[in-house]
Amino acid sequence: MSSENSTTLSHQNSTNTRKILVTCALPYANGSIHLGHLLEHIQTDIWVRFQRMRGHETYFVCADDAHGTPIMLKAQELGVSPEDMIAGVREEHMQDFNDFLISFDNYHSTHSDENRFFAEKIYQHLKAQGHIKTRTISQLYDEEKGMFLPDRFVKGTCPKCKSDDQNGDSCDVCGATYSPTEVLNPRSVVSGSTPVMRDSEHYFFDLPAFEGMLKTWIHSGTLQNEMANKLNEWFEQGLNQWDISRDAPYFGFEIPDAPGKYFYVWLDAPIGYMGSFKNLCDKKGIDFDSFWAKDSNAELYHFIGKDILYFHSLFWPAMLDGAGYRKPSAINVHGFVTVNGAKMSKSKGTFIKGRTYLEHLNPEYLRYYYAAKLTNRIDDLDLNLEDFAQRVNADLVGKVVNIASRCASFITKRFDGMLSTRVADQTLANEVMQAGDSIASHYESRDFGRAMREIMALADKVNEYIAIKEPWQLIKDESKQQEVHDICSLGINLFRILMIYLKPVLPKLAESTEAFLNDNLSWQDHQHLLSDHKINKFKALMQRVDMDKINAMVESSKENLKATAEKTTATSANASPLQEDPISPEIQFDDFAKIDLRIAKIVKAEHVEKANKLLRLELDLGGETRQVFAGIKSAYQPEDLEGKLTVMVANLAPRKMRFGLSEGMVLAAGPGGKDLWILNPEEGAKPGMRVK
Ligand code: NOT
Ligand code: ZN
Repeated sequence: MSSENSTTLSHQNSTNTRKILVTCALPYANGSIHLGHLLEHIQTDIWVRFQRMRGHETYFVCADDAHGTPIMLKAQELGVSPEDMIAGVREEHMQDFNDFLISFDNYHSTHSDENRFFAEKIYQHLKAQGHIKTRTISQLYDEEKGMFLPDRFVKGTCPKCKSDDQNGDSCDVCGATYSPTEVLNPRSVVSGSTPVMRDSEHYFFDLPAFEGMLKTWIHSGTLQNEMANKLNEWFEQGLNQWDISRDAPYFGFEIPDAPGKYFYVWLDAPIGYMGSFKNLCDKKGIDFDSFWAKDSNAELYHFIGKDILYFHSLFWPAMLDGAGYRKPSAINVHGFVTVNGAKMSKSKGTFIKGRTYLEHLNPEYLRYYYAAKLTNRIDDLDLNLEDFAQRVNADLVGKVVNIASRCASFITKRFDGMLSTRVADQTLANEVMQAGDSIASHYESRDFGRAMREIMALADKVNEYIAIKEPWQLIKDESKQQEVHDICSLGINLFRILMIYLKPVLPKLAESTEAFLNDNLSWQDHQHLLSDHKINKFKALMQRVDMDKINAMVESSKENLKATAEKTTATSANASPLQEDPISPEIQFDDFAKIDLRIAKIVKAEHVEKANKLLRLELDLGGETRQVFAGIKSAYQPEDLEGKLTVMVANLAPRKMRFGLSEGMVLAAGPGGKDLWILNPEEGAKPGMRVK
């Protein structure tokens, strides 16, 4: 077996009951659960269900990550209190996870009493040990809104290539990264005003003090090799002190004895694991300390995506160590989900929300597909929708369930629902029973794809056996009745064992199987066969995946988007249309009246060399010609634009761009990508006309 996780390995064959606490990353409380989140939750849930089935004392906790500036601003935008907003989102998340059969023991919130208690306690402890430093730093400040601006809330001109309307920390056009203070003509995304530099005292966690401890820790079987290597790079660059404070206004916990200063969301997010577990302990009478004390013999695992490794492998163990708690046994990192080979895309309908999926498809299809493709490495996982349908149909319906449906009716109709006392093929039976240890070791090391392949190879053998024996022929011969009974009883028994192996992945199908077989499927039951045992009438256990439903799901993922797009007003085609929820400040009528909107005829349109998003347009304004660079390349071929009328902002000050002078702006609307339309006035409009 190929586990890279020695902590797990050493427990592999232990018969003792292990104590295991498992978490997966806490979803932010301002957005819906999508198929990307679900990879992690399904991966973790399968592992947890496997551990529970093996009889270990296992707890699985999670929570919503409820703090921070984006959540505060989103609530303001919606006109509700952040408390109300996060409560609503938490309900939605819990329902989604429940419907995907994610078996949390507790789903809490980081905005909770328990979390505040531990955040303060850990902070106080670190402070008492001298691990908290203060320093004055200078940051961009929005005077109109009265707040400091996180990087993603600043926009401006790229200091390198001078492209307009770039993010505060990186440029989409030339790929440069920089600090928000280097951006030219910076503007606050929150109010639109020009930010100023302002000083403020910040609190820092002294991460470099933990370097020695961390170096030892990451090489003690806690991380996959590729992740440990990544960390070595970070050590080479040198660790920095970590800024853990944010100034009011902020939605979070105020730092003790530091009025107006709040813990940065990433400080109390991992502590949320403790908070959620404490909440569970109080409800269930579990001993919290036996899991978190420095000398705890319990195991602690965090499942996360590779994007948040830094927090979990550096800050978090250092905080725990500094505050006198135990450290994680391992951090299990997975890659990202792509759909049909590309990043999930809102315009293609492949940015699929969990709820949209559930409206069309059975959650167990996705659980199986993810399991079949998961390894214990960090490669990205592609959800290819055609392969998904084919694989689920071939494996689950065509192989596994097929065994039961081929055998069950004979048992019910001819043998009164009783399984035979004889074993028709002991060699085959032994092979299926004995595979349990190897399959268990693949589950244990999170090599679920290998486990699934091994199970399906067994299913192939069982199907082959039945196909060779042809009980449907034998049944016609009066003298072969006993043989049919034995063959079909073995088929049902082997189906039962395969379902034991699949139970962590397919809990609902396992439940229907238990009802059908009058039996409880626990892991150790793979070691024996049912004999002289009554089963129930067989009912179809699983429907085939219908490609039409997949297509409908993709279509309605586009639909979701149209609904969102309708809410947004026309935006400049130069703005990044995929940026979600830009918050524009309110303007007065006078501001609006200053904008000179004109009908323009696109007389020429062409590609711009080296520009990813831009087309060069020549616009006829009724006598006057203007050149405009418009970010609509994703939606239009130049030749489709020539001759079209559109609406432009005619009195925008000309801007020098890398490619030339842009003398205005054309208006387009839509969610972005391919779905972006320039405004098309009705027939009869003439170039140069004012737009009312
Ligand atoms: N809400 C974060 C995210 O990236 C995950 C927080 C996980 C918890 O979605 N914490 N830590 N460390
Ligand atoms: Zn640039």
